[in-house]
Amino acid sequence: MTELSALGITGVTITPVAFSDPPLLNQVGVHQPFALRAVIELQTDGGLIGLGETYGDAAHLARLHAAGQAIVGTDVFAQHEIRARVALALAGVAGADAHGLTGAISSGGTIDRVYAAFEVACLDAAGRALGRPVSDLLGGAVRDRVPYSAYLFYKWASHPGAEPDEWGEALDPDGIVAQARRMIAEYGFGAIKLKGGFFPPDQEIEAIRALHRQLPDMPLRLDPNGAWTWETSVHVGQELAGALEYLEDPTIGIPGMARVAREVPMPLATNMCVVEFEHLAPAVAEGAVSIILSDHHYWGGLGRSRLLAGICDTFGLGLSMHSNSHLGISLAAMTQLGAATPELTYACDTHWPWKRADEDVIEPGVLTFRDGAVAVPTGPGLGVELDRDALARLHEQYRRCRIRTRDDTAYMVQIDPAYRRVTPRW
Ligand code: GKR
Ligand code: MG
Repeated sequence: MTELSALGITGVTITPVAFSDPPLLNQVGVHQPFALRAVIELQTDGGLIGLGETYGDAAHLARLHAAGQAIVGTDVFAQHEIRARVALALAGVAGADAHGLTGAISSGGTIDRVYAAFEVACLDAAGRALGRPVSDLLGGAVRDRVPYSAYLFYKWASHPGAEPDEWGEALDPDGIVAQARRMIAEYGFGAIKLKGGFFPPDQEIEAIRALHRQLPDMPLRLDPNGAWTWETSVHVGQELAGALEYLEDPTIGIPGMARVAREVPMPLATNMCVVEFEHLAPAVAEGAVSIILSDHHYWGGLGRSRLLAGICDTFGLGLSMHSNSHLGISLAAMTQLGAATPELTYACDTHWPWKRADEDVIEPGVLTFRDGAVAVPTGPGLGVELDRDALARLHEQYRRCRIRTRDDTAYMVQIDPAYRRVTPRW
């Protein structure tokens, strides 16, 4: 075991990687053939390395590099100092960070996005030094398995010009039900989320009704990422009375969500209108949402996600977890956090089934799904080990794929030049 006094940060390595992603359809377009991530390795003076994973978009990488240099010389336990140094380093790097459909980001939110990746790596290093899992550093595990939900997407059979992928096409209720059945058969999921906002709302209502008919005991969620006006949201919410566990981000913004919440029978959830601590007070005051989807990648890491969980509990809000396309280091961090979050009230989201089994940066075998849940790794730190050959392969894939920023709309326009991003669309 490393001397605990030797946890000074001596260096940071940031490796961008790309992994295959199917053509998943959403409110702003379609997933590109490769999803980008950045793998963080934080070196300490005792020789231990801490791992983190975050977005791999070019602007985020520039911020990670600036912040990574700034935290060298601190200690993995000095989180207040590390966050302050990240904030200072980012003062000189322009622009607000963004990735996926995760709402409007302020400069404070950008700091949290960058800081989060280093905080996780620090906790991994600290856990390794102590010989204890990260869940112990977050207050201790209250569950040994973290439940996840099946994340269904409308999708094409293949990216244009490519061979069909293993999931095939899903563009109507039958395709969505077939996708659900396969995901449940392979992973044992006990809850289902459908990514909506791509087809006109009545078509998506039909897909939820088909799921409800075929899988009557399954909790269902629908998430159109703010594609609808408040009137359309109320229409969908009322049509789906009794069929949905929750309706996620039907419309954009706290006032619109509050208006919808007053007129639909099911709870509303969000990962778009409450994405920073400063959004919580107005959302609670207006009664805009009942459930927050946390995500340590942009809420400022695992410690600040625990803080969010406490605030949700205080105000009677439910807690679920948001996901973007990710690899195994992120799944390990999500699972350690889920284990140490008594306030978690719903199965978490994950894009995991959309990833090819042979593309990851961690050694295989630790993170496995059974009955829709991942057993919490009990090894030191996050409980996963970096596979350096795999990291090199996915970095080479990054180098060659030439995608440098996630842009679902630009990719869709390439395929369908008439396509326009419009919010709300219906
Ligand atoms: O991967 O297309 C996607 C999702 O739509 C993602 O970008 C969202 O951020 O999964 C997310 C959500 O729940 O809104
Ligand atoms: Mg969402």
